[in-house]
Amino acid sequence: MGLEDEIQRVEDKLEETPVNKATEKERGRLKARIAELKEEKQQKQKGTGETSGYAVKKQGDATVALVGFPSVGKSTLLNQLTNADSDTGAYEFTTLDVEPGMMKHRGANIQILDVPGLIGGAAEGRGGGTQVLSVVRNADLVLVMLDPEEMRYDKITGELYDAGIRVNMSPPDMKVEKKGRGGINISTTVDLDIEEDTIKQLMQQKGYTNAEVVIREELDLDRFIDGLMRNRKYVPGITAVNKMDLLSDPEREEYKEKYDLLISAEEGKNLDELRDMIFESIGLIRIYMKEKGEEPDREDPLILREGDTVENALEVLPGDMKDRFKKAKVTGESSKFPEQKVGMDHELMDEDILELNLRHV
Ligand SMILES: Nc1nc2c(ncn2[C@@H]2O[C@H](COP(=O)(O)OP(=O)(O)O)[C@@H](O)[C@H]2O)c(=O)[nH]1
Ligand SMILES: [Mg+2]
Repeated sequence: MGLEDEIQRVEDKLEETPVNKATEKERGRLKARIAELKEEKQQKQKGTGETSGYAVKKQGDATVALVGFPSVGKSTLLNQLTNADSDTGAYEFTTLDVEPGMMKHRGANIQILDVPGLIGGAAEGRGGGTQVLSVVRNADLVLVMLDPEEMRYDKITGELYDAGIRVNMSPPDMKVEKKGRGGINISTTVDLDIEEDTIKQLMQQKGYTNAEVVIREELDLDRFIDGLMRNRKYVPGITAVNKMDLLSDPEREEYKEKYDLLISAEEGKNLDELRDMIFESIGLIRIYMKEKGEEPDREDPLILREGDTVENALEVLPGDMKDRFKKAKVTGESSKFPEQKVGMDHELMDEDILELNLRHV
């Protein structure tokens, strides 16, 4: 029996199994089996010719995967936001069915990859389109695009979910640690709805004999299995509804509530808002470098991520600055007062001005 058939068979079985306490263990077993088989399928596809050809090269400070059904306006948006139709880029990606563009915003270079075949396109016919999915897996952000004719957000995230990609979900708050002996021990800080027996069985199914499990959220079976799988990817997402020019007033109100942003790619409406939202959702920050006695460089900021420290700045700057570091002066959101003297572990914030005091070599 092929893998596809086996997955189908187990899925059918799960479908037939009623949902109640008595069947929980069995459903857990089936769900974990499905997860395993799907992982196996992914591995297999990786091993065949399917991923040969051009790997998607990440460029710039961050990468955004643009996904949506055909004709919602992805190409139009890409052309508005980026320099897309650069020849070299197009060539590199031709075998992949991925259209790249580079967006410059707030001094950052953000790569946007239009993945046209992923949803409702050719990819389905090619058995999941592993290559194309890997573009999304490796993105820093998924930009989901809808339009008034095509509002099936769940269908899009559902397809990604099936491929192990979790959009706008945090990893389950749990920890599994292998032990030398003692069987499987479970401790929880919350009221769990899953039976201990089910958890133990799932752990054993995943190959654990002795382990310590700590669970800190009220997760369900699916999330618990997610926590046991290694190939899950958690990616932040933005949902934009395009063609807002075609919406009635009540529709506008409704969609504004439900989704992140309404735009018109064609008319260029709300695109600055979208650019800002992309920058912020990825967690990018701008650091203006300053030389002693000079003005900060606001034109060409150093692009870092939220949570990054002076040390991270030193690591990305050219030259062996870490070895030469004496201290830094910071002015901005992260400083208590202008020109605060800080060490390498100081956490920087967006639009901080950073002056480095380095040893001469
Ligand atoms: N009314 C309206 N039409 C748009 C807008 N953006 C794109 N379109 C149209 O939608 C159609 C599909 O756009 P395209 O970018 O090719 O979609 P893709 O298949 O997702 O790449 C084209 O005819 C566009 O002119 C918009 O903001 N408003
Ligand atoms: Mg297109």
